[in-house]
Amino acid sequence: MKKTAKAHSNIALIKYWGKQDEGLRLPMNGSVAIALNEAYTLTTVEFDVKYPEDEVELLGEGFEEDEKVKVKKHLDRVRKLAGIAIKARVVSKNNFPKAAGMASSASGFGALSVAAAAAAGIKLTERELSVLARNGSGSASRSIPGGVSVWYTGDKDEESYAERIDFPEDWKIKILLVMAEDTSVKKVSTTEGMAMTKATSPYYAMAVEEAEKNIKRLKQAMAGGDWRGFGKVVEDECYRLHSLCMTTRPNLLYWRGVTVDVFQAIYGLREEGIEAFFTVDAGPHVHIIVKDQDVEKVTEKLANVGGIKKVIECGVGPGASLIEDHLF
Ligand code: 2P0
Repeated sequence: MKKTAKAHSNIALIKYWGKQDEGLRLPMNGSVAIALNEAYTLTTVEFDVKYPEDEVELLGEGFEEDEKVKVKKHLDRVRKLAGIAIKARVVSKNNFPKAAGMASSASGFGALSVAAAAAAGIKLTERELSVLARNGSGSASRSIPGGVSVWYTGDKDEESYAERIDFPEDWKIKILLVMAEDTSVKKVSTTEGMAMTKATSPYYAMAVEEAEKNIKRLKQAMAGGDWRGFGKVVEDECYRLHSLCMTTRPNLLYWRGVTVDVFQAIYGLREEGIEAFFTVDAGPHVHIIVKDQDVEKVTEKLANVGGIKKVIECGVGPGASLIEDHLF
């Protein structure tokens, strides 16, 4: 059977950076993310005896060899769940460049999990799909529920999954993806980078505790409709992740000059009364969290910052789902 799924990428507000179990991808701390409406992956999967081996293809940029291996391993997980041995063909497509700092592995493994499970004829709950996606790539667990979601740490495979949490709808959140001109591919993968940080940053244990405290602070701010408090936690988390990266040996510096210039522009806007906030993942690009009403003022300000390739405006994206249009 042939099935196609669509899953949106997500950006972390509370960051995942390190695993307690490498094999199962159980994280050291919980995390919270927002799904991005304008950044997604489409994936079609067909299990059929006509395929002597698994065939995997990423339209446009193509998969690297190690990425192909990861996709095939994920198919093995689905085959095990379904109790089948048939090989499959997988065709995938992103509507944004890989390694552009927009977490293509999150949307990629989200879409692959939903399409492969359905194509293998198994019915999984949203929680089970999130567990499955997590095994492919940690951040993918959060692309299953979409919206604003929390990924629970868990001590066992089935306990570590993501689900949606409520946030004030009247905030009308927009995420501006500020893409730096320099989008060169990262030399250290996030998987490797986080393992290096856990092993070498002298501040790691303290920072894991801080992440758990920040989840509580973020939830409190959301429950109380406290936008400024919410933004403060988001920026604290950005600095928490990057302090860890910078104190990793060898040091991991993801920022470029433009990254800091955008921070300064946001600080300037706040002095003018515009309540926008920033966060950065494992790359140079800045994600600005802003209310819909202030998007224009923020984009005007960014027009004066050099080194920006483009700004993509995103709304909060939905969860992963099956769609009708197949890629092959
Ligand atoms: C996050 N990142 O919470 C953090 C913040 C990047 C910076 O999750 O090893 O590609 O496949 O589980 O999911 C990127 O990590 O790592 C990530 P693996 P993943 O979004």
